[in-house]
Amino acid sequence: MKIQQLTADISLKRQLEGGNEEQLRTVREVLADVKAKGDAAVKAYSEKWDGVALDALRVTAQEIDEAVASMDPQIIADLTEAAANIRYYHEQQKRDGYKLPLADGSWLAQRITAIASVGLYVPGGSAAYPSSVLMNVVPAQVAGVERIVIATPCDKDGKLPAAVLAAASILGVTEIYKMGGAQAIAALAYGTETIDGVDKITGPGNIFVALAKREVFGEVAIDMIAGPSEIAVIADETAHADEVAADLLSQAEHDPMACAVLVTTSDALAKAVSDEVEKQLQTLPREAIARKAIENYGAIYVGETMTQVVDAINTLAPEHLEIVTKNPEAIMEQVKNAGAIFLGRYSSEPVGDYFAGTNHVLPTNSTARFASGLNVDDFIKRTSVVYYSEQTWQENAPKIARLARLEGLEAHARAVESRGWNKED
Ligand code: HSO
Ligand code: ZN
Repeated sequence: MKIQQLTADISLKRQLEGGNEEQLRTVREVLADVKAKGDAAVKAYSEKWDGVALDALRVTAQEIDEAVASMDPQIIADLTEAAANIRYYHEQQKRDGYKLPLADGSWLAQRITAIASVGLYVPGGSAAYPSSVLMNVVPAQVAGVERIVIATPCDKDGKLPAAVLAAASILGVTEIYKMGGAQAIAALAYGTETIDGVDKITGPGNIFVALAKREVFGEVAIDMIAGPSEIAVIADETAHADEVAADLLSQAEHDPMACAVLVTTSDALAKAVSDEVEKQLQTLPREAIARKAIENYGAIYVGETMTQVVDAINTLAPEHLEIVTKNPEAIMEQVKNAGAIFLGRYSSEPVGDYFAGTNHVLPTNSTARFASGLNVDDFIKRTSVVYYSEQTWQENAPKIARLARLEGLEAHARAVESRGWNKED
């Protein structure tokens, strides 16, 4: 890994491009087609791109049962425990509405209601992560979402990964459709003859899925557009080079465009981590992907002071930040931008990817400057409520009418004043 001195002119901000014109044209065509032709279009695209001709899109109860039965019971137990940890953490994010009394029996309120239906997209291939099923579904359930649907592409034999079906089944999600790509996003957004459209679509996907989500946004809600994984590590001379290297590679193996950065105050650690990364790469099953990520977006920076190190991290605003130093909590206080923070030697990033209970759907591409990880709030709506009594109305109607006329909106003014027109009722 390249080692560089951290200087004032280096900005770690990420700016990945998202799709080109031709891909967008394809996506728009697919969306229009599914909107017009429903199931038939979804099936036609599955045949064209995934090489599978499906009779039915919906996964049967039998398929789900068989998938669960095929899994190692220990894995089912691990997934179940992980789901419980995620639920425990997210339960704290539930919020109540409130009612604010005003004078004369009037009041204002905020009501919290769950989004009625949510569709989770689970990518296919080696990115079909059962852990991501847990991370998306549990907060939706905690929020009280009534209908949770999963869309995920099947293989050429019409099969889905057993682990994904098992994770869904553990959570009681049984409405699962075999469909992927932009056609799946279209079906979830617009609905088809056999699939009712949903109100919000979450979950990661390739560039076609990301573009499709952007296109249907407005008609339905979407979560963030997640980019390739990122890990940044702040470490001092107390960190163990082999552990830091292993953690950097944990995210590098996700994607050739993943980002793995160490920012340290120790020259010796920088050198040792660089050597370790090379050594560990050689024995990784996903060496090719991880090596590309390290070549593309892997870097080690050496700063003079911790303040300089933390400033650089705040600019990068990484999806994941590990702080492996003498007193990590004190350094965390200076960190303003990071999707998730992992403190100390034993909080290796995959602890959060799978098990601790925090969410692993996190802002990437430096968007942690303004965005948060997936949470219960993503699945609720807040509705304001106004109740004015006659007395409160009477006292305030002239003020409201004046403000309306200030904007040239006579009908607004008259609406408020109209309550005074029939005094006898
Ligand atoms: N680290 C990924 C999530 C994940 N890791 C799923 C393993 N499985 C998000 O950046
Ligand atoms: Zn990961």
